Amino acid sequence: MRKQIVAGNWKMNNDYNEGVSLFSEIVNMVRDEKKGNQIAVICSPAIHLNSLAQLSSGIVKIGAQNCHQNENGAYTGETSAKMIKSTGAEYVIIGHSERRQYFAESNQLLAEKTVTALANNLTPIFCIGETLDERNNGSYFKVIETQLEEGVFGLSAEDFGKVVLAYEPVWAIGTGLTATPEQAQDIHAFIRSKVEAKYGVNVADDTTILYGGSCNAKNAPELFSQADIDGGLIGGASLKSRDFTDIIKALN
Ligand code: 3PY
Repeated sequence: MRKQIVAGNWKMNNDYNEGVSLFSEIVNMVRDEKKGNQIAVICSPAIHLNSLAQLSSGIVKIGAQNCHQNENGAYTGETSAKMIKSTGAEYVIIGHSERRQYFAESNQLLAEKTVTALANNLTPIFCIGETLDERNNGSYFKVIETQLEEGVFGLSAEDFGKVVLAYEPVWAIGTGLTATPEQAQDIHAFIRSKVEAKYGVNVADDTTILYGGSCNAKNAPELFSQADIDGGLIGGASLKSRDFTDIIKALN
């Protein structure tokens, strides 16, 4: 059955104490949410992972925001997938548009990170999406197709079945702009059609595709009511317990 997920991406926000206290609030506020296929994930900075994993309960799980492509070694400042897993985290964001933009992460590198995450039993939340230029010049379908082909379509069907996809229009991140539900649904349906062409209808039906891009408590209900939108990857609104839990409650 296709999972519905609301994943909060705290980015580089919240010191240790702030993170623990925000997380505790969120866990308390969704204590009674119990639908079998619904999951909330907090993707925190690495410093929080272990403590949050110990506080997590019910539908709330923990994820990291990035991992290194290699298993271990002399990579100062990096965090391996095995380290992340050992904290109790279960998810990892791969290829967020900010990593692609500020750290020049290519599809090829992200494909390696995905393989390493899966080898360590982490669920990758693999991000794809077009820039404003690519939307305006009409190349966005091709851009997204290439991100899928080079990033995750090298996986076996079994491994691909463990991946969560997140469509984030880069022009809607940190800008306050949001894709309309129709624009987002259009791309999500396109993504699912590409998954179907590659892996077949059963895998496509089971693939969770999140929308990310200034998703908030106000626009989430309409976005999540679209046929191919299975939840959200939430930036700023994940930093406030009320907003974030209202988004979780918008899952249908
Ligand atoms: C945002 O909305 O800020 C995001 O980063 C979504 O992925």
